[in-house]
Amino acid sequence: MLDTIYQSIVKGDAARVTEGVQQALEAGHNPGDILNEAMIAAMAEVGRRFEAQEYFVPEMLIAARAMKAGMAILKPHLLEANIEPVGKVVLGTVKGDLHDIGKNLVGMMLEGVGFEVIDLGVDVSPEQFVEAIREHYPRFMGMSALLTTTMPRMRATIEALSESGLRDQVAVMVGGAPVIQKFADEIGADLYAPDASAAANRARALLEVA
Ligand code: B1M
Repeated sequence: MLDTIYQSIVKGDAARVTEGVQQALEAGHNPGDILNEAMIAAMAEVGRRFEAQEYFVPEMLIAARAMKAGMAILKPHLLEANIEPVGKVVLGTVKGDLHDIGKNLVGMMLEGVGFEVIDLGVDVSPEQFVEAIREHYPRFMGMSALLTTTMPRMRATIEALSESGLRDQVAVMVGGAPVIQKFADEIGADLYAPDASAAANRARALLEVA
């Protein structure tokens, strides 16, 4: 069953992904296993095929749509019900970057541990982040980047926060496939997480020691 979901994402068959996720849930599969073993694994294979020039942007795009269709079914099962918000998070993919699957997963996991997530979407400029911090006063700001060319926007956004006098009011978390701890330290981020579940756990842990 998990293999059907995996294959259907790789082929970009959204209808079969939806059906497969539904059936896997009904059969009692753990939502985390469906996500990690079938869905995220399939996106990694899509990336491998793109690198090998077996896939091009259109194939990547339809695979991403199929992944999103499956995530829509899975989302309620990943979230715990009836959690009181523990704080706000402003989240977005940085300027110039349109990848949002990982960012959306991070958002879901943060909701799962009790945060209210204000999702600014993709292609978010430093100014838009600053504006959202002014408007919402969140405990955290999360930035996602999937391209090596857009990673520098994270530094630019942190600089914009400092220039606007808001840096001390918000903890900054960064992540995305090319981002590593060393980079997070270099740009002065407070938190780095390699995946969505670590992002949620680390944000929650920082809140508890604060
Ligand atoms: Co693009 N793409 N893409 N792409 N794409 C990558 C990222 C790439 C690695 C593919 C490759 O070459 N193997 C490559 C980047 C190379 C590089 O920079 N070194 C690439 C490229 C080159 C491009 C274009 C430039 C292609 C082109 O046009 N020639 C173009 C750029 C467009 C733009 O952004 N301006 C492009 C376009 C696209 C699509 C639009 C077609 C589509 C995105 C659709 C969408 O997101 N709505 C797409 C896709 C799907 C991918 C791959 C195949 C899959 C990304 C994904 O969703 N992964 C990707 C290859 C890959 O990653 N292996 C690729 C699954 C997701 C769950 O993982 O996003 O890593 P990820 O998120 C993880 C962690 O990183 C972490 O948690 C998540 C869940 O565990 N995380 C955080 C993410 N954000 C976090 C934030 C945090 C903490 C953790 O704190 C706030």
